[in-house]
Amino acid sequence: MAAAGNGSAAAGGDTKAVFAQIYYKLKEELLADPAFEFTPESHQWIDRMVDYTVLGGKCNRGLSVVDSYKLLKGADVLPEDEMFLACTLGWCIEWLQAFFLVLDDIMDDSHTRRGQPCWFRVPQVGMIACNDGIILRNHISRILRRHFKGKPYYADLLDLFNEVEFKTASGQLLDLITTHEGEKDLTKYNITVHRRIVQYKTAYYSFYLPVACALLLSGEDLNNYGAVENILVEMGIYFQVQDDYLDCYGAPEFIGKIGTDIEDYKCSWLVVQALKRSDESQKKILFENYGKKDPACVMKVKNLYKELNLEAVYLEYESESYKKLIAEIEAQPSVPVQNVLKSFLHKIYKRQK
Ligand code: GPP
Ligand code: MG
Ligand code: MG
Ligand code: MG
Repeated sequence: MAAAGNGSAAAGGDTKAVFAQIYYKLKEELLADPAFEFTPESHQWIDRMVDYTVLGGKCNRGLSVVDSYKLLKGADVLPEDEMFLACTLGWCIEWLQAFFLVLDDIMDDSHTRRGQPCWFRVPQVGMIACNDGIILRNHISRILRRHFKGKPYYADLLDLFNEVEFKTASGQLLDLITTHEGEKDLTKYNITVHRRIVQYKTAYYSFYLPVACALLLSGEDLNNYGAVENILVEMGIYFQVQDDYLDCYGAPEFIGKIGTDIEDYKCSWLVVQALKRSDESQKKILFENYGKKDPACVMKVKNLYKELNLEAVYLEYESESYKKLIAEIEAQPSVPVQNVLKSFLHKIYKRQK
């Protein structure tokens, strides 16, 4: 595979392979960063930490930058320098995701991620993972500085990452304070509360950010894409409902993580639906068992979900969301933009992990 910058083209079907290759170049640059004099131990730590936390996911967000950029340009093949920049922005989102997940797993007291122990659970890592999260965040700024400083859209790019990070952290705050120990009160959980949490904690960074990166790379002004942002936010909410569903119904071997939402007293889409459909005696089961670590309590909640047939409620929600999103997408005036949005939607519709 050719390196970036010599003007040759990267073939369309090769996107994943080119994308994967660029990771190693970016990591190498970070490990040779002249702003820090690495000791052998710190060099080795960062090398291992970045491999452990950034790799191993589906790379949907990162690859979507490249796919979206190609669709906006109407080109199946990109000049090598453009391919490199699109992949680099894609990796910045993967780095952002790694930063969020390292910290989220500590906060959610999770055990596994991407089929292996969460980074903070690795022996000798522990709370060093907090600092690793900060380093991952700073890697993004350093990647952007190295490859985008001087571009006309550099300031907009930095602003975009900052804004999206702020929104995500604010969503995470909502997620965390609704589950506060000592203030456990299921009556405050409803679809409006759920929507607000997931819009902020997931939708902006997972859906709006990749497309916004592709738009900036294409020289577009994001102020003209408010309607596109709204559709992507809706798609992101749908995506987090899927995440909430898979937390309970996904096979851990397949989704790479063991669900903790019931134990963690999360305002999950499932508990919101259960509350809405429960009679008094069923509500009592929820009030007594939701948010407890005891596996017997978790089982009682899961049995109630089954009794309420939440799997069918979810299937109905999925097809309704799909129909609504397709209609909104088809009302968009630009065909390339429609293609970007449809391609994103088809990547997640009926996903199993
Ligand atoms: C997903 O929530 C949300 C995030 C990963 C954002 C975290 C934001 C921070 C500022 C740390 P989740 O807990 O449902 O995800 P998962 O199910 O993958 O643990
Ligand atoms: Mg969380
Ligand atoms: Mg979590
Ligand atoms: Mg989850």
